[in-house]
This record gives sequence, structure tokens and C-alpha cells, in this order.
Amino acid sequence: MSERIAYAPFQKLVVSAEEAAQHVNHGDRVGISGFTGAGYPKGLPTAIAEKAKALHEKGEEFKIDVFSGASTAPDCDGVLAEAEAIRFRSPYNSDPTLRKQFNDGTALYQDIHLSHSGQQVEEGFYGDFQVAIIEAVRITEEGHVVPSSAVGNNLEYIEAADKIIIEINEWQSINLEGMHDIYRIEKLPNRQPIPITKPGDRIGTTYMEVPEEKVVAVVKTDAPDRNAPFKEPDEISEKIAANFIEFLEGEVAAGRLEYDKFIMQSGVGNVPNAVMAGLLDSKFENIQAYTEVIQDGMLDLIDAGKMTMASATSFALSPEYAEKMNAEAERYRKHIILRPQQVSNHPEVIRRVGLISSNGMIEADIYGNINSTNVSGSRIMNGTGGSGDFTRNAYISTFVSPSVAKDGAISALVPFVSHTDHTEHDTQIIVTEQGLADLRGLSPKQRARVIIDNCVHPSYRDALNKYFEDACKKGGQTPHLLGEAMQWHINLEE
Ligand code: 0RQ
Repeated sequence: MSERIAYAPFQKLVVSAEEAAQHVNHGDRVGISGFTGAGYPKGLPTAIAEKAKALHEKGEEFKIDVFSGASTAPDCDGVLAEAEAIRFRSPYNSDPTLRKQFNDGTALYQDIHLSHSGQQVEEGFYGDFQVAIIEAVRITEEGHVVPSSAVGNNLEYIEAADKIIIEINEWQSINLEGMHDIYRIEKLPNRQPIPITKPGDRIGTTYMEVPEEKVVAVVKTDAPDRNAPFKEPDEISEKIAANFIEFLEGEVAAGRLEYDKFIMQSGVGNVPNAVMAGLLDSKFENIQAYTEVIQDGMLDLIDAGKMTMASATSFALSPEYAEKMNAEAERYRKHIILRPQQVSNHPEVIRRVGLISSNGMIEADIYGNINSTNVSGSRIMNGTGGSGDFTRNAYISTFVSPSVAKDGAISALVPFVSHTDHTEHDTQIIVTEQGLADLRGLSPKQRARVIIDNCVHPSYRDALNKYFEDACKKGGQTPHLLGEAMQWHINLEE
């Protein structure tokens, strides 16, 4: 452990998670490390949940506001939600228990762009933070803190909180040290350009500075990151991936892309992983990623020599690939940079590097508005995450999705989305297993034609054609029959 906690004053602060949890009180605003199932605290959440349950049994109140980088995992958000210990959560969640609480109104959720969240903490939009809980791989001889498998909003929470608790997780490879690039964006009004011109640029330090006087406890843990394993690509996701790669090939043919100049951003999940599997067998070389999470498929691309550099804020690796990372972090360090999420998702850099974004969706409408978050306009699924940061600022923005959900009972292409995360002005390409709609340079009516002809499942095509034709008879720049459009969502609810 002395290698892991090399700074003597912090060695003296080592306590159990239960003791450290005494620093967290009812009503506290707590900023934690973690982004997807990586880099989140492993000890404190369970200890806080136990404390909450004990207090609840005595009839006392205990709920906290939890802020992180993005989602976490069952042993963080999950245990806290089970204990009914979360009052408010931001900026992203994928935990099913917590999701249920947002939807039944027992917990509050603010779902915002991930590049904005840190700045909003810094600027005091939420008020004071009482505690920051940060997972790290090591405290250096100088007392600097080396983050673990995610950087997220660590800097902002460390700065905002009155008290800091550091979790040193020995499960995380010590060789992650050197992978991070910690750069602090100046506060307004002194902001300077971020000096990144390509994904592999390093502009900061490999550690975070932590004000010593605020550190109240150090807790040792030894538990794995927990991301759900990816499903094997199925026929549908393989078809979507093939359509996506055909699109990239088309860009090369049109002279807008070169085989060794592809910079990708990729959302998480089945389809993005299938796209990466497809890239393995493609003509693309020297692929780079300026993205927010490193997924299994990216490690495969790195191993195959196809991907040279990936910049992100976190890993989103299956258990098998997380072990692989732990065993070979020293090698992967040459190809991966983990940055604060204000930098990994920064619109300025995204615009500059000229990447092609690719994200999932719940539904799109015939004009290209995208719903990424709320089923039937009301029930939150996960959140907008970084999809808005990348979509609006990408060189080319794409959305990839099966054309139907729930075994064909729902069309993912509808007359009018029931909730909007990305507008028709942001969406350039929609890819389903049916084909690809290239919306660039088209008016709304032209876009509707291309989407219906290329992306819609055959069992819904006639209905959408009829809707569009009837709406066009009424006229308008973006023709709609609002009652009929909403009837699609009402039918689903009924
Ligand atoms: O429901 O879990 O009950 O089976 O939504 O859908 O098809 O498994 O697809 O995992 O790629 O998720 C938009 C949610 C897609 C995701 C979304 C139901 C479907 C299933 C999941 P079940 P699939 P995916 C990087 C960028 C926003 C954040 C983002 C997402 C469940 O991509 O959260 O992009 N995106 N971040 O059955 C009703 C429809 C539906 C539907 C799907 N039309 N109607 N239910 N579902 N379409 C990551 C970060 O930012 C960290």
C-alpha cells in the first residue's frame, strides 16, 4: 500500500469506508468520480447506503444529491437507489432502480450535456458541495492524486467540495498512471483556447492536485469496475454496422474522407461495438477516436494496429476487457488518453478535429428530430449523455438504430418525436438495418422522403407514407397533422 499511498500525511488518514461515511450527512451535495461503470467509488456508496438504511429504520431522514461524470454501476448508483438514499441525481444515469425512482417521482434527475455539467458545478449553479469522493490508483510522493479508469468531473468536485474522501482501489492497474491528461480549463472570463488539434495531443499533467487540508479520509478498496458485458453482435446490429461502413466508404469515394483520416466518436452499446467489429475488416487504417468512452471494440482495433489513438474520459469495458486493460495498461497507455470530460467532450475541440459522431436513439421523426432519452415522451431511459456535445459539433453527425423496437411492436421512425434531444438542424445521417438516410443539404420535405424510403421498416412504411402525403396536402415548410402524429404515441401507450 505504501506504493499506492506514497504521501505520508495521507497514509495517516486511512479509515474504513464505514468511518469515512460519517462525513456524509443528510442533505449533502456529493460529487463522485466515475463515468459509466468505470472509476466510481466502490467502498463509500455501500457504506452510505447502509447508513441511510439504519437511519430510515429509526425514522430519520437521509437523502443526498449525487453528481458524477456520467452513470455508475450497481455497486454505486444501484445500492444508493435501493436504500432510497438519492434525492437528486445529475448529469446521467443508467441504473434501472434509480430510473424507476425518477419515473415514479421518488427521486429527481437533471439530465444535461456532459460537457456542461462540470462548468455548471464550477459556476455555482447547484450551490455548495459538501463532499467529493474520488477513486484513484495512487497518491504520489508529492500528494498528487492519480485518477483511475475515469476522469469525469473529478477536478470540479475536488474544487467545489468542503471535504474530500479518496478511495485507493488496488484492483485498478497501477500502470494507468501516465494515461491521464489532466488539463484545467480556465474559468470565465479568462478562458483561453484549448491547445488540442488532434486526439493524441497531451496538454496537461498525469495527476490531479488536491488541496491537502480538505482531505478528510482515505479508504482502501479492491473491487472491479462493473460494466455490463456487451451482447454479441446480432444480425440487425451487423446490418447497421455494414450500412455505416458503406457510408464511410461513400465519403471516401466522394473525396470527403481518406482511409487514414477517420476520427470517430462512438456512443456505447451493441450497435457501436458492431461498427467497430466491422472496421476491423475494413480498409480504414490509423483510425483515431475523440470520444467519451473506450469500449471493447476500440481495444480490438488498437490490438489489430487499426486504431492509433483514442482520447476519452473513461473506459466502458466489459469485465473480460477490463481485466485485459488491467493486465496490459502499460501497452494501452501509448494509445489511450483519459481527459476531464469538459475536455473530452468540448465543442471547441470536437469542431476542430472534425470527427464523425455516431450515437444511438430511441426514435427519430421523418424530419430528423431525435429522441434519445424519453420513451413515450415521458419515461426517462438513460439521458442525453455526451450525444449532444458530439452531434451538434461533429463534422458529420450520425444516429444508428434498429428501425423497430420491442420485437417490431414499435417503429423507431415516427411522424413526430415524443421528446426532442437533437433537432432536425443537428442530424445529418440516420442509419438503420434497412439502409441509410443522408439528410445533408436537404429541405424538411426532401428529408422525410429519404428517411421513409431508406430507414423505415417495411411494416411501417405505408403508414408513414400516408401520414406524410396527407400532411403535405395541408402544406407548410415542415408539414404535420399534429393530432395524427401524436396518435402514434397514444396508440403505443394504449
Ligand atoms: O429496452 O432495455 O427494456 O429492452 O430502449 O434499447 O435497442 O437495447 O439500444 O442499448 O443502444 O440504447 C437511445 C437508450 C439506445 C441509448 C439508447 C428501448 C429498447 C430497450 C435500449 P429494454 P436498445 P441501446 C455515449 C452517448 C443516449 C445517450 C448517448 C442511449 C432500451 O443509445 O441512452 O447517446 N442514448 N450517449 O427496447 C420504446 C422505442 C425504443 C425503445 C429503444 N422507440 N420505444 N422503447 N427502446 N427504442 C454514452 C454516454 O453519454 C455515457
